[in-house]
Amino acid sequence: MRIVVLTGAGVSAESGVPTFRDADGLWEGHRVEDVATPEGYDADPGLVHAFYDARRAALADVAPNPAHLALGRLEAVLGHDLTIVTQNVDDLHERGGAHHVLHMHGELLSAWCRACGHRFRWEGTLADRPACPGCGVSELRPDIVWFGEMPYEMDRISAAIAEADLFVSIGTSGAVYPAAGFVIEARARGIRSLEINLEPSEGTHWFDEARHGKAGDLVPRWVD
Ligand code: BV8
Repeated sequence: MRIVVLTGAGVSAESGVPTFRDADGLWEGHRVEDVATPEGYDADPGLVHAFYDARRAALADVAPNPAHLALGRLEAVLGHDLTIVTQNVDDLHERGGAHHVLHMHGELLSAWCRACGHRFRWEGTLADRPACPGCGVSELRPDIVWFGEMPYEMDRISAAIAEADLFVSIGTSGAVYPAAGFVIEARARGIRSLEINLEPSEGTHWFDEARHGKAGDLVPRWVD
């Protein structure tokens, strides 16, 4: 049984990581255009660094929840027959026991050098414009896919969906593309699809089945 699981901010919500579009979403106090676009970064790199430096530092205060742990157990059973694709930039899937996770929107714990193009594991801040460990130039930016930028791993994601027997979406509003379109790709291939989300997502009508409730409750029940 080959499964593709897509996760969004809702899978980390019970770990205390704010989601984007709930009342207390991350974007409050910041317009998306100001903190999650290349133009916003070029206009005010200090603001964007402060936004991502704070989120990177906050990782130390959160822990994987039962949904992350259940997906880690599922990967231990299915191995490479399970592909976890996440829109999230936290490391909670990895800390929950999953080892091969496709971070299509990048990762907080990675920095990307605009001078030499290399990417590095990064746990500190970027606001103080540190030198790139590769080329020595101080041109490191958050290794995050912003709006208008091409998500990572798209070929591997499409290949995994093409071979899947089941597509499961967990904790995403279905508001952002191309992730929101994956269920349509699965459906076009006749692949069964399941949505697990607190409430119906924007794309809920595309799914064969929907289970609404908390990921921390529903994902372990689905996995185990
Ligand atoms: C691109 C950065 C092209 C990291 C993010 C029409 C068609 C196709 C594209 C577009 C289009 N119109 C506009 C676009 C472009 C745009 C887009 O989709 N815009 C939207 C707003 C319409 N997309 C892009 O720009 C993408 N790139 O298209 O490139 C291209 C082609 C060639 C060459 C170059 C470029 C790039 C998109 C990535 C943007 N970066 N984040 C960061 O700062 O974190 S997006 C951001 O939204 C996060 O990554 C987040 O993961 C993602 C999606 O949000 P969700 O994860 O779903 O979170 P949300 O809060 O919305 O929902 C949470 C859900 O969980 C809710 O439903 C809630 O009910 C539920 N929930 C809450 N608690 C729980 C729960 N569920 C279960 N249990 C709980 N306890």
